[in-house]
Amino acid sequence: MKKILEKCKQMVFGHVGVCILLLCVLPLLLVSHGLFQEVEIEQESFDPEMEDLIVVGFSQLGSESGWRSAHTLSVQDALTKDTGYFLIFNNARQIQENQIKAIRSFISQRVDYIVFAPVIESGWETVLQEAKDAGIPVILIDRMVNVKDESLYTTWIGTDAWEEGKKAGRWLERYLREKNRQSEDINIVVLQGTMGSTAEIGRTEGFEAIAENHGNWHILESATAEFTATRGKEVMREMLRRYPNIDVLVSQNDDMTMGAVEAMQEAGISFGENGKVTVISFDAIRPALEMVNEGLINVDIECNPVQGAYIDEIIKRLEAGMSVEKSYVVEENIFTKDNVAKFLDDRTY
Ligand code: GZL
Repeated sequence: MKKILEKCKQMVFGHVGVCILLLCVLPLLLVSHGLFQEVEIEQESFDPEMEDLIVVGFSQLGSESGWRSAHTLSVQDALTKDTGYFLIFNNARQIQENQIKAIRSFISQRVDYIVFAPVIESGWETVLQEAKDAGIPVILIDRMVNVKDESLYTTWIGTDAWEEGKKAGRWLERYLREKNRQSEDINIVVLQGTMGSTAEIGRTEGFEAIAENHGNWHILESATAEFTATRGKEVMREMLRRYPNIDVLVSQNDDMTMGAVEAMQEAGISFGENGKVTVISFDAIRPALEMVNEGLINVDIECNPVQGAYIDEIIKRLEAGMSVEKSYVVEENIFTKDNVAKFLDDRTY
């Protein structure tokens, strides 16, 4: 975009009306042609002082969960005009085709950087090659892409989903020992997130890597509820109908957990600290941590959505011609009733 602005500056002195009109109309044309189903940040019309801003196209996968909203906010708070950015935002509503459209639109607008949270890991080679051919660096955030050519992205910022899954398994091992139930048959159901997303793959494989060491742990069923509360309730209702003897629920994000809790309440099934069903959740957003504090969720494995500041630092290093790491893994915690209270006050999301 800075290159476009340079050209416009020359044009501006020659054809002021045409250039300013073009720059004010261009975003509207993109919106009217459906390239931007929704620009959730008002794109300010061009004004000369913006020409030094770094233009970033941000393709966010959706707004499916409380965690996602916090993640989006973290990026918007970090990439502002005051910090030197002109941010173009697109919400893909968990549809891969929308993300591909948004990335192509960013390329045609010749943004300086593309920031991208891929809804699933596969299917990105073509559009990432187009960005590479256009000379636009791609910064992956939150989830990974599965590509042979790692030069298709500059760096990745995210969390270790496999470690999150293993933390859940190791917590269950400790919990069952403490309850003297380590030799009991334990019936487990799993609510999975979006199938083929890094979070779902990692949390599923991580937990199963621990579960396979325990012949008395029986995973009765694993099913996706798309990381949403609505689907979490519907899928859990079905599981409760199918399996009258569930001992443990592993729910791969807090929104699905909230839905599953509603389904258990409806069915008159007790859960949590003193209940029949032990509840293991992921994300650790505030509403769920409050339920940990009330003993309704036994443990919440944190997945830290505050990743925007990393993008700002990485872009500033790239702008200064400095090198960056190929990946940045964000630190995370695990919350139970024993430690959650001291974190609640500071948890803003
Ligand atoms: C995790 C992230 C997941 C969260 C969900 O890295 O991709 O997506 O766990 C969100 O809440 O929908």
